[in-house]
Amino acid sequence: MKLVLATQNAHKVSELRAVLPIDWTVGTAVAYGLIDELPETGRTLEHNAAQKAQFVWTKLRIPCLADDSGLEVAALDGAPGVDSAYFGGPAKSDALNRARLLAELDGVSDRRAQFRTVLAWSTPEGVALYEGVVQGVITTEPRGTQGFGYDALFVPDDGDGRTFAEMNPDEKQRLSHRSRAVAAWLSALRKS
Ligand code: ITT
Repeated sequence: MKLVLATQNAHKVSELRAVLPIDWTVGTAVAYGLIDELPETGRTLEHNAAQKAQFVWTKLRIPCLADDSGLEVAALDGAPGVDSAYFGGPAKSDALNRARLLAELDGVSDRRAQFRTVLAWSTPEGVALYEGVVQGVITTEPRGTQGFGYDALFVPDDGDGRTFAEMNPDEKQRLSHRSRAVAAWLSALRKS
């Protein structure tokens, strides 16, 4: 299997590579010279994942996997959701995103949230979508130094009370939205 990961986020690349079969040839959009921001103009994770996968497929004609992910917070009616990357402003800064989330939830007792990943798999047959979700709660301060994005603020319900950023990469993978979406995709691939 040869495929391209349609993401410019190095953290996503390493998390996706870690759960793919080691004998697959897995390139990245950046390695193929697609260094401009991938198009993401939709208002849903599904739209944006499909848009990124189709963009790279059209350019390279190699099967392509795109990941659009977001943090959906119950008390914020699902925000930041599709806007997760820019929640703290146009700088697309993880630190500013986390700061805004903590500010929005200051004094809020309902801390429930979910991470959701939508994978889009683009091939000559078209685009197929796969989803992975993990439920959890938002902390009142950052904890941990591993991972990226909102990991230091998210405690998965199925874990042991640590945030994703307090877990090593294997521990996060066992619970994560992204690895669940990959499992759904790989299972569909095996059946096809
Ligand atoms: P690409 O579009 O190039 O794939 P991106 O960083 O712009 O990369 P998204 O549009 O999917 O990715 O933005 C999702 C944001 O949500 C991302 O910037 C992170 O801040 C956050 N995020 C996504 N997955 C996460 C994870 O596993 N842990 C923590 N935060 C995550």
